[in-house]
Amino acid sequence: MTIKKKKSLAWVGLGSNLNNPKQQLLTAFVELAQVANTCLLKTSCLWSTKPLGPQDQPDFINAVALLETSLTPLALLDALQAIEQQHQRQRQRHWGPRTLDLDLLLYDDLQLEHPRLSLPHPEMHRRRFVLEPLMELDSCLQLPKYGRIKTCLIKLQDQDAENSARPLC
Ligand code: ROI
Repeated sequence: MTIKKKKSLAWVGLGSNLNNPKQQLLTAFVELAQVANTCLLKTSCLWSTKPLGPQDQPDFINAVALLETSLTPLALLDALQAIEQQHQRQRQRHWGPRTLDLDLLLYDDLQLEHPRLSLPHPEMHRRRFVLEPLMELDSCLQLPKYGRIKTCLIKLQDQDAENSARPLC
């Protein structure tokens, strides 16, 4: 596993709409807290969100977590993918239902294009189910490339209510 001396802050998005999604996310929080060389600093509420994409699937539960880590971005990605596998990650079709998705959204201010990982996450600024929980934890967050989180959310206000997000706590 690749570690470095300096610690970084990493935001992770969580999503599930299969096999007891709330429990999937609560278990994933515990597993994130156990990742080596990493500290779980904050978790958002669980949010109930309408599916983006095909509507013939259950609503999602989404959340975000803030980690402090001395893992490199790719080592952290490996750890996230190992957790997904522990949840018998099922993805039945493209943009269809899934047991657990863990997306590395931000890693400090890093901008990265790598075959396995793009940072910041290339869709995050367009996804209400990511922005609302992020905003809950840090309303002043500045996204590299995409600017202030508040501005990204305002740009989404025009979207129809289908993409609404509702906190469950
Ligand atoms: N829609 C919502 N609401 N939440 C998600 O986590 C999510 N994840 C996905 C797609 C299928 C794009 N839609 C989603 O991967």
